[in-house]
Amino acid sequence: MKRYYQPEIETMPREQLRALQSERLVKQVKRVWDAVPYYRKKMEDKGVTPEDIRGVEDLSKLPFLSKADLRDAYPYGLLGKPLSECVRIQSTSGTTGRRVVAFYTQHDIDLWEDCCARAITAAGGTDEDVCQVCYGYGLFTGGPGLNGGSHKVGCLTLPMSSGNTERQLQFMTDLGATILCCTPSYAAYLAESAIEAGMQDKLKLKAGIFGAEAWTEEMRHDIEAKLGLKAFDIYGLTELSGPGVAFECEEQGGMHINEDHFIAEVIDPVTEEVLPYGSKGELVFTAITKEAFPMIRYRTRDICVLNDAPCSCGRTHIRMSKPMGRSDDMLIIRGVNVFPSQIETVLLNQGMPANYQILVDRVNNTDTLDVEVEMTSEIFSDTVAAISKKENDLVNALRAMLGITARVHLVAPKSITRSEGKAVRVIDKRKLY
Ligand code: DLL
Repeated sequence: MKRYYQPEIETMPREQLRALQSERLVKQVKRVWDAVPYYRKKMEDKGVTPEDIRGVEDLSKLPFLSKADLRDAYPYGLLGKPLSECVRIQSTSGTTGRRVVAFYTQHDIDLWEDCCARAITAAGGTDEDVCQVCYGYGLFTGGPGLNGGSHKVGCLTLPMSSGNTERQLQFMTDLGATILCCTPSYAAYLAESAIEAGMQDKLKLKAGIFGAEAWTEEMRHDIEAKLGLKAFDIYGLTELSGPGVAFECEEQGGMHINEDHFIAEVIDPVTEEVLPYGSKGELVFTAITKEAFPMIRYRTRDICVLNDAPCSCGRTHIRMSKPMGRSDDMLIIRGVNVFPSQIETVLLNQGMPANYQILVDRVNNTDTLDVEVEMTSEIFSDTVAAISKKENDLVNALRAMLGITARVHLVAPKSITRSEGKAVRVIDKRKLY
């Protein structure tokens, strides 16, 4: 069985890999200096020129990019290629300030799909497999990324997108899907639904490629037992292409970072100091092959640990741990990125006071989102019908902003406990890390 999708790269000796990274980094910095005035200005402000960058060892001289830069430069300010060469965007949910719109040339898409193909091959995928992709298609990167990777491996690809569980199970059993790609929470939900429908015996699944949100080892064991497959983690973010920045091999001991495309660093999120492998800190990536949306030293806000110990799978690329939290307040609910400030904006736009609490939990492996909002005394004196209409309006406005459904509960004025220091806006009861 084929173990690697691109063996010469995936098992490249580390010294050679570092030389390749250096060569690509030097070229990329020169190109970005010429093509992206926004980043050039950041370099000038830091007193760095492309001549100062001679290899990976000079990486830390370069300025960071963050979500704030993406906002400032929205939508076209970070383009590294003329629009005429860009063929696609992908995006995350959110308002202008929070939404990430990433651009791709055909070459970018090609390399991104290679990364996903590596992940599928590492999970045992070959051209004999039937690969069911139930990540969302459309703006979200999950569906398109794994779809492309699955094609490259030569699997028969079922582009299901998310939702419609009954239909998912029917295709899965009728067509004998062997690989399942979706969020871990949807995998757990599919497992329960299969059991309820008495379809467990008809499943032919052997591997699952699950990511886009945090999941625990307990959840892995539970899904593996119920669906009769081996579950592999996959990591990525829209800014860097999407899924496939890193992926797990059969060892299930951390995710190999595709280091021929992405140089990883871990920094102290407060001092911004680069930390040695093995330390816990914020993950920073430099994309050295991306053309249309060239992220240099992009701060992911994901907290994790890098591990350069050799792996018995034969891949030489370093591994990242599962993300262990975030250095900002972003929540991932049912695979969707949600910032508390988005919820606050909706409440204020709907004329509600800013006393609210966001409650997140996981019930039967599905994330729940409840928003408790204090009524003003005027609303409080309304009829029950008027209050439930207001609740419905808020549910709709939140859905329009976030792309997911929240339950809204209007509560009596002054009933949400006031804290003495910073308001506690978010109570996340999920045990994710
Ligand atoms: O979630 C890309 C993706 C799609 C990854 C499908 C894997 C599978 P975004 O919507 O931009 O992109 O969200 C990126 O999700 O910064 C992490 O906080 C989180 N995340 C992604 N993968 C994992 C994972 C996609 N395996 C943000 N474990 C990232 C934990 C993850 N968190």
